[in-house]
Amino acid sequence: MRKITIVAEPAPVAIDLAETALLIIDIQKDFVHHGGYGEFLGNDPELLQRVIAPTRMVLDAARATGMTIIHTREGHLPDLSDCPPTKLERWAGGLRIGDVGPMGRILIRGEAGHAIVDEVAPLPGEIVIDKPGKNAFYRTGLESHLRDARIKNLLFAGVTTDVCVGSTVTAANDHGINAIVMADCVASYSLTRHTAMLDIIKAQGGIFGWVTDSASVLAALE
Ligand code: C5J
Repeated sequence: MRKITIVAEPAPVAIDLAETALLIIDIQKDFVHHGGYGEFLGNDPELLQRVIAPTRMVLDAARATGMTIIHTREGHLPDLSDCPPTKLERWAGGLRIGDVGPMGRILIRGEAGHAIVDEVAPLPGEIVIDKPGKNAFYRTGLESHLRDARIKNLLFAGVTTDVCVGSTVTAANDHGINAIVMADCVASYSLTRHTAMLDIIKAQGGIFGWVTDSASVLAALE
């Protein structure tokens, strides 16, 4: 058991590292590199790349403490049987999920674009959750992994703040899990939506959780 206190908004948060996991959401080539899902949705993937360096620093520090590390990947089976129709129907035009792009079939498990970027790639023994939805609790084993490891707190990094991070933070809250989001380790294709999501999380006394940053987490871990 090792307790730390992290400077955060709306208030400092005290956690036991034995009950805490680092959850890294979807830092996949499909979202942060050119020629992937994010770009074909009409976004600039470079806007997300700033999360990689601070996430790597927190990941290294978390590994050194022996903390539980969980990575998620958004993606689908090759026959798209697990793809909610809403994801296929709402599309601006051009290439869509399952079509062949420069990094293989878009958002399909096993394709080059589906991989987590090398800088924060999982090590053997770390948990990797493949998820068909945005919320990482939806049709995955995340809840049972957290229960088995007696995890009460999730330290969030990943992309995008307003979609898969945000929906997983709100779901975590309903599962009785404390969500602590590192603002510089999460990013959106829109700064307005990024800021809005962080504001929503920490508003009303931390209605969905806490917002901190990598420096505060690293300082608390030292
Ligand atoms: C999106 C995600 N933005 N990982 N996925 O579609 O946030």
